[in-house]
Amino acid sequence: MKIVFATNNKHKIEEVKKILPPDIELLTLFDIGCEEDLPETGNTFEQNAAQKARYIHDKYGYDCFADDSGLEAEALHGRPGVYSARYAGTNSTSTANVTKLLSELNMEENRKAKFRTVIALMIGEETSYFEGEIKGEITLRERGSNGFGYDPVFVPEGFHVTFAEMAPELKNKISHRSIAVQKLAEFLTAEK
Ligand code: ITT
Repeated sequence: MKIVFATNNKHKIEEVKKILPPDIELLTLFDIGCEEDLPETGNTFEQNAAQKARYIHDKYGYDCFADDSGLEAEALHGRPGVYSARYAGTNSTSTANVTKLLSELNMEENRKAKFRTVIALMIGEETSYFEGEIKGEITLRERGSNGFGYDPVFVPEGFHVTFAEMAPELKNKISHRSIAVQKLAEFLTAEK
């Protein structure tokens, strides 16, 4: 079975490749010759994931899935949320986004946050959704160099290290994306 993962984020592709069963052939946007940015104008993870998947499905004719994900800080009423990738502005770097988050949480005692992912899968005209989340806390400063995005400031519940200090294999076992991708893998395996 061939399926496109509609993302421009190389870290996500690496994470997902390791979780999906080997008999599912994962194609990237590069593989199908798509070089443009995918539309992402919704207000929820569900809307954005579906928008990205539908774009590839309709324009390129492939079965495909996309995820939209982000970090929700309790003290910030769920921000940065859907704006996680561009929290410090359009085309902002992860470092700038993390710096903005830490400065907004400066002096804040409630450091609770969660990572959430929603995957939208389009097979034919049918869309299915798979969700994953992991709770944790935001650190006072960045720690570690693995992973991407907000990984250096997120300590998952039950651990003392940040996602960026963990072996990638461990992050990949417990992360929000891993939980959602495992549900996707079960669905695709049952479909075959
Ligand atoms: P695509 O839209 O092309 O998939 P993206 O990086 O823009 O790639 P999103 O729109 O889903 O992805 O935005 C997610 C942002 O949330 C991402 O850029 C990170 O800043 C953050 N994020 C999501 N998952 C993360 C993770 O596992 N670790 C750290 N940060 C994460």
